[in-house]
Order: sequence, then C-alpha cells, then structure tokens
Amino acid sequence: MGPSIDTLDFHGVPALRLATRAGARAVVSLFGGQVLSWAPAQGEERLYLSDRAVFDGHTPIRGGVPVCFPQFAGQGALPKHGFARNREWSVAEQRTGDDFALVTLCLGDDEETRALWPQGFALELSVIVEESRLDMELDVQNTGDTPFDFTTALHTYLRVREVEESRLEGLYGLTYSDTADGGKLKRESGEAVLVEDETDRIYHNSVRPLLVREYDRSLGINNEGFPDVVVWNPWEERCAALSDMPPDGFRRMLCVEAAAAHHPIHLAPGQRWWGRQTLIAL
Ligand code: TA6
Repeated sequence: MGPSIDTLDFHGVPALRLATRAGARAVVSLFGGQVLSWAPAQGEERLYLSDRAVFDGHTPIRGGVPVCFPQFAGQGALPKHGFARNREWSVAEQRTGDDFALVTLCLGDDEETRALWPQGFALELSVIVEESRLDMELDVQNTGDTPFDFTTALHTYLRVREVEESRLEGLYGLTYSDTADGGKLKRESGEAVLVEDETDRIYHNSVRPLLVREYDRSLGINNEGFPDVVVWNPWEERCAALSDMPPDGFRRMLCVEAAAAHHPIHLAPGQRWWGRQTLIAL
C-alpha cells in the first residue's frame, strides 16, 4: 500500500488519517489540532485516548496530544490550558513521500479568541509520521501590532501497559515545580521517575532526551525549543473525579509533555517561535 492521507469522521469530529508505506499511522483531529492516535509501522497504539473522551466539538478531547496555548494550565486568567485545544483548526498542507506522511494544521485569531485574548497570532502544527517516529512541531507567530507573552505545551498522553511498571529516564538532577505539592521547588534525585501516586511536575530546562521504559518496549522522546517537561498522572482519586476518564484509566496513561511553562515566551510583532516533540518507538 502507498502512503495516504484521508479525511474521516472520528466519533463525529473531522479528522485526517495518515499512513506511510511501511504501515505507520496516525489520526489528527481538526478540533483542537490534536493528534489522537499514533502507531509505528508493525507496532501498537502508543497514545492514550480515553474511552470516555467527549467529542461534542466544545469539550477538550481527553487524550492524544492536546495543544495548550496561549496559557499552560491555570497560569493566568484564560480558561485552563488556553483555547487552542477547543477550537477548530484548518488544514494548511498535506503531503506524502516514499517514507512519510505530513499534515500542517493552522489556527489564527478571530473575534472569539480576541474577546478572550486581544492578540493577533498564527499557529501551525505540523505532524510528520515516519516508520517508527512521530514529529509534532508547533510554530507560533505574532501577527498583531503589540507584543505578547504565552505559555504552551504539547500535552502528550502516552499509552502505557501499566503506569506503575513504567520508568521515565532523563530527568535526573533537574529542578521541578511540584504542582501536586503546592508548587514547591524540588530536585529530581532518582535515575528514573516512577509513578506510584498523583504526579504533576514541571521540570525546568530539560536538555537531554527522555526514555520511557516498559518491560517489553521503550519510547524515546526528544523535545526541541520547549524548555520544560511536564509529567502528569492524576492517580486514582483525581482520575475518578474526571468524568471523561474511566476509573482505572490512570493506569494506562502517562503524560510526558513538551512545555514552555516555567517562564513565558515573549514575542514582539512579527516574531516567531517554534518547538518540537519527537516520539520514537524502540
Ligand atoms: O499538564 C498537567 C495538567 O496541567 C494537570 O495539572 C492536570 O490538571 C492536567 O493538566 C489536565 O488538565 P485538563 O484541563 O485537561 O483536565
């Protein structure tokens, strides 16, 4: 089979399905500009999408890779994680080659976004699927005539077999804000992060590649441009309070997010910023 990009209706939301000749595949929703599914060639699904996710065209979709912009979490007056994850994006480009499939989605300001945040902006999210890797690149441009600050994240929900048996490596020695402990600043002292309780951390200035190790497979993560890494698992009690998660959903997911959350990014009129997250199935 050749590479392909098809439109589809995914639980009622318009989406694109990308496939490469080698058999890697992904689904990208226009609502939220959100990757909802990714599997490498000859491999299994690597992203977590809740089976209780809501696809009503308003509610953010629980799972995949939500785009948080122009605000990460509750770090400002905007709705949590900003508004990009619950807007309809458009397709700017789609292309396939011998060994890849690529789509670029875009989102710009309109009357509704300016009512929330009075800035001119253009976002582009490029999603590239190759044999065993997924690249997601977010490009932000200030198209207005005043400077702005923003925080952002690719809020990646990884699918894991059993979260307690997963090890996240590559964060040793970094300072992190422990959101689950009132935002206290701490230092990572473990060779690997093990999730055995509610975990909600912003690791600052991460420069090394990350590795999620499971007993029979691993996933490499490279972030470029995004200075921070957010690690989130709601654990049992908080998960039970999320109406769009099954009660045991927290066991099957681990969010490892590429973020610019600790310090906002400043863009003067006409300036651009970009950040990329790459997932590599090993
Ligand atoms: O990125 C971690 C986080 O900010 C957590 O604090 C947690 O609330 C999560 O995102 C999910 O947020 P949501 O609004 O999608 O329920």
